[in-house]
Amino acid sequence: MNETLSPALLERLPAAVQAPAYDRTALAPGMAHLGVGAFHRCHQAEYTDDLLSIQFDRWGVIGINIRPPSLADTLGRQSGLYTRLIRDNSHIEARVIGSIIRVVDSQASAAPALDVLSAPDIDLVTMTVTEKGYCHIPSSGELDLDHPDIVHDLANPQTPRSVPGILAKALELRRATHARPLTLLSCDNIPTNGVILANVVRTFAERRGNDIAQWIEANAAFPSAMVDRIAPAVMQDDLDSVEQRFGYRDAAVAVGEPFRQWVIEQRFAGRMPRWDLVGASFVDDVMPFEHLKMRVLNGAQTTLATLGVLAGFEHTSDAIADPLLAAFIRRMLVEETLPTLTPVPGMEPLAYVEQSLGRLRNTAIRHRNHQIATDGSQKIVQRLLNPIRDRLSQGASIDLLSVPVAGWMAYLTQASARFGKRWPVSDPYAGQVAAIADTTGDDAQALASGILAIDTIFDPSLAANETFRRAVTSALGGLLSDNPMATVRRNLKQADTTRLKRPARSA
Ligand code: CS2
Repeated sequence: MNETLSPALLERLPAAVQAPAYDRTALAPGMAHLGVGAFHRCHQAEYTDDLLSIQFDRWGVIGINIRPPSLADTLGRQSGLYTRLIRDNSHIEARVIGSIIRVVDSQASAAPALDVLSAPDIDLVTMTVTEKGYCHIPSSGELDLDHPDIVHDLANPQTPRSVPGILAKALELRRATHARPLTLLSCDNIPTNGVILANVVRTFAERRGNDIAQWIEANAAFPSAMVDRIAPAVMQDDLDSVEQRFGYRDAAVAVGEPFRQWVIEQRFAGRMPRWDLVGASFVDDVMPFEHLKMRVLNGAQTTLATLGVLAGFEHTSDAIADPLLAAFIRRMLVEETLPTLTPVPGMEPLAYVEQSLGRLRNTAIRHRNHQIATDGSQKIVQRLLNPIRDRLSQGASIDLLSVPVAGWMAYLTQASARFGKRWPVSDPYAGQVAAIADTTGDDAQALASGILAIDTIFDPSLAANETFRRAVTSALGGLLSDNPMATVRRNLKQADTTRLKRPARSA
């Protein structure tokens, strides 16, 4: 049996695998990361590894999981080391990343996480806890006080299980022990992620009383950030491919595309790693960057994922290889999404669209449509509904953007027993949507009305807009039929007609 990746193996890695260019044994912890999934391993941990190799400093990462999977058996056994593969069609580049120096499993109790987060040598906490980890209401960004974990944590603040509860408790412990400031850097794909993180932690802390909210205000910073790299969930095939190519076993492989980007709001509570030396940007305002990324790249992914599943495609790259979906996505982005964006310094919008489409065509990135469609309720606001709202306020058409909104509804309802096709869905709103579908049957009008009434996803003023209701209802009816792609074709034609009628406004 082949050897498992370990510090001892670093000396003997095959030539094709790059090793950390610094002395890991001298690396002291300076930051913690919550949610050590594929994305963290392909993004923040790699930037840190880059930085350590040019400017060595005490910025070792302690990786914490408060949800499954457990880290002990994978990264833990390998002293935090893992192979990061960059794949671009037939090209492959391998490197062992050394920036994670310890991993902590805190799924059963928050205590191990709290020990790390409250330690005086931790100046920074980065996190990728997924959209739903923030326990916020998607349509408003406020803390969801009815969320079962929040209800639990407010009643049991010493044993929190939610991200806001754990962070508030960690900050309380910091105040009580050493009072050192902390930067909390969200790296999740939600708009103004720093503002939302600050909101949920502050609201939680206010409910706790004991002046902790004021202390947090003065001693913690919550910068927003735009993060980007496509890094799908890792499959057994990826682990096997490392063993076959390089002759060692690695249970924590991460696979990503070549492109990466990180734009961070310059608002820190103390020392920060100089990630700006290795390709990240520190800026005053992240918003234009995050709108561009979430509406173009992520909007395209969600569209291709939901429509792709309906059309029977497995991965993003399969969906975008379909000429109809490819034409749809480009026109949606260029004609309807781009006009909602404010200029982004140094980025040309049309070139960004083409670059994004090129990234999605990368066949070596096996990004499953079901993975992207997971938790769609937490994603559609920033990816689709916000641009739709902007379009409507410009009096412009939404013939194309309305289709993936209906696509998301069809994706969720087809999981219920009502319709012929079924697939397992994972979404906090799956049960609620299935219950609506159970009462309305396949009456698209009633079904769309029922779903649009969920005001934690659909802001009531948007849900009341007649143009929006009509467009979504009509697309939903078509997508639930036996030939869902006919609707995609029909709406493309409709967009042609609308464009001819109103060239000045919708072009
Ligand atoms: C994807 C993202 O699963 C998803 O929601 O759209 O993880 C996407 O790949 C990243 O945001 C790319 O930076």
